[in-house]
Amino acid sequence: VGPASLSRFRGTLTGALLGDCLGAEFEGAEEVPLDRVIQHLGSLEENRGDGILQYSDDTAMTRCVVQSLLSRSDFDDMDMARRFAEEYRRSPHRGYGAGVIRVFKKLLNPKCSDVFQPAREQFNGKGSFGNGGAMRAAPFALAYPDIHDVKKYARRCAQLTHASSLGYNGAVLQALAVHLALQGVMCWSEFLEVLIQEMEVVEGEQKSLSDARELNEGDYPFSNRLRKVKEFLQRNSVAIEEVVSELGNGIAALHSVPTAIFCFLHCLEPLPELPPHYNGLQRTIAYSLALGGDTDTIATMAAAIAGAHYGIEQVPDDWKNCCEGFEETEHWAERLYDLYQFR
Ligand code: 8NA
Ligand code: MG
Ligand code: MG
Repeated sequence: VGPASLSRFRGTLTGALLGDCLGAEFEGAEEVPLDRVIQHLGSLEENRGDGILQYSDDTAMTRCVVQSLLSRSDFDDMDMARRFAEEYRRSPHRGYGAGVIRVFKKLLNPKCSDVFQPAREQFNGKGSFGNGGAMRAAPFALAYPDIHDVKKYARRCAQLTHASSLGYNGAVLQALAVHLALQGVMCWSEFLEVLIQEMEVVEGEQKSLSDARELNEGDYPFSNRLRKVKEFLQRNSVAIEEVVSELGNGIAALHSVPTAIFCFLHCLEPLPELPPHYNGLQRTIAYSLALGGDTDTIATMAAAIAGAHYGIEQVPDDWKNCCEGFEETEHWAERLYDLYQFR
């Protein structure tokens, strides 16, 4: 697969959909034995498909991002906010975070004139640090070839619901990871080096420093977790328990975006505990689910990166056909590809 090829665009959006739909089974489970994951994924191969696995908030919001970017051919904060709120009104039971619902309700009020204000009011003015901004960030890497635009718009879109820098910086990191994977070539150490360099600049901003201190995190929390990812990858083996305790598997962006990046990088090579016939994308999804916790969101982020790296060829048809809305996803990937070429 060539750099930024159509196959990679299709892989990104379909990978994201798969991670969410297949991960929903285990969301919130503290421990997920690997044989249960393999059994769950194996059952898809016996299925008739027809989109039986429903997508959750992760995909519902990603679809809004894609549709807004396609209809406006650019980032439009008012349009984006309206789509999020309308989508929530149409289908409120997609497993949204408990806090973000308040944002949607305020956005639905016709008197709301500043679409960033409801997010700023969350959690006593501190803003949300949840991973809800990051889970929908992949499309920015598909709509903008320029890395500055990828960062800028992933961040602004996240700020519609997540005003804490520990929330929106997670979205910047996720969009950057997809952007790099989409270009191809890099080895894992170079991939991580670029992410660390970029995040050090992002996290050096005043608000990033003050938010991190207020939450009793050290300075540069995302950059530091990426260093931990690097340390894990340099080892011969690392136990799932250690990944969970050091990187996290929770609903905070800080406890899930670096984890998703680790899942992708760790699964670049075959793992003895996974079926040998699994390709890289299948390994990434299976491994993400085995971490437990916020499985759908970690898997959607990891598989979006993996899909950008490996392309659509690694998406098994019988896995894809089980996921709600897979046909539209493919169609939108093609339209984003056209938009990207045009810029
Ligand atoms: P969010 O903005 O509501 O944040 C998620 C949660 O994080 C909040 O409900 C709080 O508990 C906590 N939180 C965030 N910021 C703060 C803060 N500043 N101070 C104290 N607590 C805070 O929602 P989101 O869009 O970020 O969603 C994150 C995850 O929650 C997603 O994975 C999503 O799938 C969802 N979720 C769903 C279920 C479910 O049952 N389906 C379970 C867990 C999480
Ligand atoms: Mg979800
Ligand atoms: Mg989730």
